[in-house]
Amino acid sequence: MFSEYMAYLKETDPQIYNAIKNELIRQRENLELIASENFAPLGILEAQGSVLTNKYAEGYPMRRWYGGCEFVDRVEHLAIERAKRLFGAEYVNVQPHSGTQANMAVFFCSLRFGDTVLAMDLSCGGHLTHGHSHNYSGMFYNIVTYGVDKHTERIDYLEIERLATKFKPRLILAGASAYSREIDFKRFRDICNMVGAYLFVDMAHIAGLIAAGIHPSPVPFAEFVSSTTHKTLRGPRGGFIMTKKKFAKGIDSLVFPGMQGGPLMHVIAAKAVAFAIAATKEFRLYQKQIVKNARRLVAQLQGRGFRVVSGGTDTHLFLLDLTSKNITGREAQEILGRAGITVNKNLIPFDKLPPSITSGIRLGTAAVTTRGMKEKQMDCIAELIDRALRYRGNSRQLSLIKKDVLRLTNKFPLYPELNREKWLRRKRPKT
Ligand code: DSN
Repeated sequence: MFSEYMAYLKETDPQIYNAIKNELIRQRENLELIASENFAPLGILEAQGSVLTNKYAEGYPMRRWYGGCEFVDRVEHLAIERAKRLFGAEYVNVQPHSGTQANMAVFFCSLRFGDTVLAMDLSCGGHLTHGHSHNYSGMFYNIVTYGVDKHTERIDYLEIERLATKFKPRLILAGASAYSREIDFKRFRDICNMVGAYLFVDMAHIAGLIAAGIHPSPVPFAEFVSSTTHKTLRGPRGGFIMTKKKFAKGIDSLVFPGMQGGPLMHVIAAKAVAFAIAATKEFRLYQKQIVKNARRLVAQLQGRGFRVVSGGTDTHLFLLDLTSKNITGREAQEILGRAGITVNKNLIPFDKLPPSITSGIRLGTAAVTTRGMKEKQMDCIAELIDRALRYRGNSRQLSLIKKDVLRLTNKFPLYPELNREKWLRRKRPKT
């Protein structure tokens, strides 16, 4: 397919070409354990890098402000129909450029400024757009937060019920970016019904698991469901919203012209491809393997004396509490990075350290599972993490671990179709 990877870019802009080339090498050689990242299939990269980037298409299919939209109409129509079928949704808007913008459209559509929202605290696994004071959600709305139970480290539904009864929110937000347990959306619905609140679920992290039927779906229960397309769903970087027919007009007009101008039609095409792939049997098996791998990695790390928040995982991710290992999340992120293992520092529930330091790291298995890694490789990854953190002061050991990481990643090549022979003969980037 590519006679040489990005041959035109190489000629047009060698600096950007080199940066992209080095990023590809980084992705190939490192162990990617950031829970929100994945590797999109080449068909998705092609759609996203296509001529559709040239097209303006403000409006919606058959209702555009520009001529020449007959083919992008087809693309957006397919994306919408595929998402509706995949998730059983009544109405879908595929235009949000990101999860943050999808969430903003839902807030603006369902609330008046100053309304009360009950959402998960960032420090217990929630997301910035769920009411953080430095984000629009925290600036424009009265945010009340729920967390997790101190002992089980799981969502405490009785506590949510108590807060909902006391504060009478107009909207309750479920969904998280660092919570490893199954979320009971029916229970959230019941609480919303008790107090007359809308239910809004941000399913970004677990969208792939939901598409595959491995995590219960929020779609039957929530008025609004938002998501990104690039995490477990393994599509292009972007967002979308699912809602009921009665909110369709409101959501559509908030996305465009409310918050965005021209939709990114090349990204919408790539989203359509991702929705089609997510409906396949192979994708279901892939999602099952993600969870099997996450559970195996948990068990292996626990066996090496690591404390896993809530004691385990039902999803693609989990949090390691590093307190007993006498190392902060920030230090662990840096040390693992030197060993070729990419993770992010993360607050753990009731963390005593600030968000810039943290007591934990968040690990996810979606990306390594895309490379074809299974339980056996999770055992190996647990051993590498343990070794790197134990020998953290020893540069020689860290470079030996990095070699072991390279041996492992080479056995599970990433994008081998992209001129692999040439890549293998490449010069290493200077770091
Ligand atoms: N930043 C993403 C994450 O890492 O979870 C969420 O948007």
